[in-house]
Amino acid sequence: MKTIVEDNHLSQADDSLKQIARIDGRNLTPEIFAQKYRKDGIPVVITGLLNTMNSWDLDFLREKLGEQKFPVRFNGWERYKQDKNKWNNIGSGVESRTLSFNDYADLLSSKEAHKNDIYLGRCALNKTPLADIKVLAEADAKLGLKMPGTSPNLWVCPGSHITPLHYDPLDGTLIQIYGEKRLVLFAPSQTYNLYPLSLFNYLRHGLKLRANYSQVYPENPDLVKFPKFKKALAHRYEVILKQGDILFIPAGWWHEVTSMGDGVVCSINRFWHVLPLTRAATSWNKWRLHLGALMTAPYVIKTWVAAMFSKDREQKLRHLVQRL
Ligand SMILES: O=C(O)CCC(=O)C(=O)O
Repeated sequence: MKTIVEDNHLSQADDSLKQIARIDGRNLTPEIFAQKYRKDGIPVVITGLLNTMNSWDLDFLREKLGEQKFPVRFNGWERYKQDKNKWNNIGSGVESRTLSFNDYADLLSSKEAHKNDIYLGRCALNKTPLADIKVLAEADAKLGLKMPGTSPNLWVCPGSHITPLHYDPLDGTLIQIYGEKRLVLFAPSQTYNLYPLSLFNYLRHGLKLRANYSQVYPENPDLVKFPKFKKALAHRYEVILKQGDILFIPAGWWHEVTSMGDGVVCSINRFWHVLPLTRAATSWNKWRLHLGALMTAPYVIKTWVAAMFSKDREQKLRHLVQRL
């Protein structure tokens, strides 16, 4: 069930369409943002803070990142025809290959990335020339975001890529830099109407198949198998993120992200520690993942020992660390 707090703030937008409110960031102060959105964990789109930012098209990214190496996920489209319970990896658990940015950009230009759903997803920007962008730091300051849980991450993909329905244990800001994304969101209260993957997957697949992902395809749900999803549909929010928009996604909020168009789409995100601590401490979605992390111990130890004795030890250890 939605809480009253969620309802009040979200209804700033047209509630019949269940859209997330859009607010002009130039009128915000850290205090207003904390009071209206962060304290209770209410998603919101903040506009107007990135007007002076360069357009991060493929040429710009090639110029800045060129030969820098990144892990690139080779998803393929076949998996989307299957029951998600049959997948043996998801999100950052998908097998990645290390490519230079230029090589990945070639896959995008030739449409190979579109054909095989190849994603440069959640790649840390620290140690790159794009690590410290003044206008992004100013936007963070305007929102009073001071305790990062990660460095800024780059997400570059072919239009039509879908990041499946999931939630994160930290607050996030998703910043749309080039092209557009459509997000479908559900409040944390809907978790059991969204059929999260079982925690027991951690024992078998470790961090490759995390329990913060839903078994349901929200755009094409199997209502016979997942009947409670009908209830979640009454609580479905949708937002289109345009270039220059910042979406605040509070910890525990479910979201599926679709990149729009048939070109290239680029975003940055960053995760933030959840404040106030009372919200963190009372988030069951967060605790579920901590429990899951404990359950990965046997898999992580087994994989670590195998990596230590393997010929490509460095690569295997790097993959393991990337998933943590
Ligand atoms: O943009 C994407 O593909 C995923 C982003 C995301 O899940 C997030 O920012 O939390």
